[in-house]
Amino acid sequence: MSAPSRSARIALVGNPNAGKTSLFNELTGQNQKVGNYSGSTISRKSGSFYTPHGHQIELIDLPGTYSLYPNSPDEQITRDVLLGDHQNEEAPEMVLCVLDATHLERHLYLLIQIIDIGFPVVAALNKTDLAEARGLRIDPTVLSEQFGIPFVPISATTSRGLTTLKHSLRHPFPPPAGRAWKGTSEIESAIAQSTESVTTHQHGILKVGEPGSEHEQAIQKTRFAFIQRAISNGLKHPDQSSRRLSEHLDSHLLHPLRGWIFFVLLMLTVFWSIFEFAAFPMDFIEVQFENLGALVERWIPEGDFRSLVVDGIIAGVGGVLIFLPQIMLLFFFISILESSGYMARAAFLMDGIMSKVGLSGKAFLPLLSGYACAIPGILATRTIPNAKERLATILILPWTSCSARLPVYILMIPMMIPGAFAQGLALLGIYVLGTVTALLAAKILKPKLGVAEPPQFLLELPPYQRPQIKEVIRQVWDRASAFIRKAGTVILGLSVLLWFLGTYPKSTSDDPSVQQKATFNAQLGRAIEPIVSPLGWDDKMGTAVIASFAAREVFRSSLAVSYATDEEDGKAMRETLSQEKRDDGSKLYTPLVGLSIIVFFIYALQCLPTTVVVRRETGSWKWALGQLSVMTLFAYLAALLVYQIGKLILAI
Ligand SMILES: Nc1nc2c(ncn2[C@@H]2O[C@H](COP(=O)(O)OP(=O)(O)OP(=O)(O)O)[C@@H](O)[C@H]2O)c(=O)[nH]1
Ligand SMILES: [Mg+2]
Repeated sequence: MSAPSRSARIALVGNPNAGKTSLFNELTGQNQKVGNYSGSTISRKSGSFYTPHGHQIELIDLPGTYSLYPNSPDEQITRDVLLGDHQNEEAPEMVLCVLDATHLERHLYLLIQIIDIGFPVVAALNKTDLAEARGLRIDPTVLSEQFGIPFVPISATTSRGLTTLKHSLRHPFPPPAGRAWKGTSEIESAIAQSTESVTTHQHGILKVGEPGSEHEQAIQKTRFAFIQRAISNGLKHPDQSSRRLSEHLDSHLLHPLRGWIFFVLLMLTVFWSIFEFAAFPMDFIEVQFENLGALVERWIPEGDFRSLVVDGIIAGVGGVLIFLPQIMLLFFFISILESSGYMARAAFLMDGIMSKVGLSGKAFLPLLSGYACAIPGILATRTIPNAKERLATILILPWTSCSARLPVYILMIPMMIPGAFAQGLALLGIYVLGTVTALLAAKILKPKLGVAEPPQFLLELPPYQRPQIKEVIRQVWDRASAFIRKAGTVILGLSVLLWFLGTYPKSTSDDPSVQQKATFNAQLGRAIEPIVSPLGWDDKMGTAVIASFAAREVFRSSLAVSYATDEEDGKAMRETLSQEKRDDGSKLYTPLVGLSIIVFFIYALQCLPTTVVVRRETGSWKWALGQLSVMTLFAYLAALLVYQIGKLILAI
């Protein structure tokens, strides 16, 4: 057997949520995002593997699509890749069409379109485990005969059938099966004509069935009739009991009142758990870093170098890393909700509210991703068909609180309120405030952008399932490792920089308080104090907030560096802060000041990468920079209002 000179290219195509990415990960060993809702994949990803015959296959994972006539930018990618219109990349040589065996009828419609445009196709009949559990009987041989292509039953999550599937991808690929249906003579001649008039056969047949074209409906009808016939032979009647269970659950979870009560209780539990369960591991990590600091102090003689390592690096990076347990907990819950199918229900519930502000439920999942990080959220807006609605969603998205803000909230909340439940409630309040403001902003923005009537809701409800442990672990690990990487790179660098600014230039005086006033940090603090004092902040908070424009997490590191000289051994950061006094002897970190800081962090867009991505996705600096300045100004004004009004109220 001779080694192939190059790898063969196969594209994974199928309806949203069919399991393409799950299969892609299984075959290539990669770890791309899988989610139990439509639209988890939003761009083209590729990877490779070897068939049992020793052929290398380049596999291309694509966003899910219902048809080859795209409705949204992500579906456009799929069509373009298939037709070789994607960034001058050659069209794939074969299509591996992934079908959800529990929704066979609808999924076959896309398959038939792909066969029609003349690709060699292998159909992977996925989720057979689920189908079997529901008593669905599918006969792959009958389907193979009808469609003229191989049907391989698999289950991407249990790895069933994957070897057979790999065997069926034998190179050289079989020739295209050709159209399985015959139209009326009128349609047939239209297809023949249009195929002659364009460069490729594929474009030709697509043109005849194009939405709005003369023959669209007739072709659709013929295809559906063909599918009906094929299914009546190859599909045995399902047992309805598990569908009934799903419907029963939905009747409660999607109920306009009960559904919402459940949603709110669920969110409360999640946020409460973040405070309740993270306390122990958080203390543990903190103690480890303190021990490390103490150890280093014994090893390195007193001086600038020791200060750099202990007060700069260990305090800075450690101060951020202690929030790892909260981040992991949050994503543990999010991924369980996602994988079980509940998130898609939450999107459905939200649809009512979303449509009041002129967005569709389609915007909910991108907004939801925004709670992790604005960047994947902004990319996920590619699933939104309407360009104006997409723009509105991108513009409001950074107001959903991303996980980089979590450390700031978790530092401030316990200084203001005791008790895990109240703290959880406060955290929920923060997320609600950000979200509500974002939605109101959408309402104001939309007419300005000239968006037409609210678009219809296209999100489909996936089946409930037991959360896939693999998916959960992967998502938690993804976020945790990203966080650790950031701590080890960006935060580390910034901590060193902050330490430098907080230590130099050195004054000639031996008095530490005089020395501290001479540093760059102190100079910067004095310069911005007039701007931040109306918000109730002192110079150190002001500098910390400025520093957090580089990365929000360094807010804490910056405070740690600023107050380092006052810090007594073994005293936790929070205690140090809560005992800080103003010049007049009053407490510095009052609940009102904490609130003013929190409000600023809810609204400020302190993230350069987000601005760059917004520029790329909207194609203009106007939107990106406009968003940056409006959000930051809004943050300042909101914090100002909160502090000043709060002061008035407290004075009464
Ligand atoms: N029970 C079962 N679930 C599966 C199987 N394959 C995938 N899933 C689940 O189906 C959901 C969707 O899987 P994905 O791989 O993200 O689907 P996709 O086709 O890539 O979806 P999009 O990227 O949105 O088009 C996930 O929750 C998977 O765990 C399977 O064989 N059996
Ligand atoms: Mg996918």
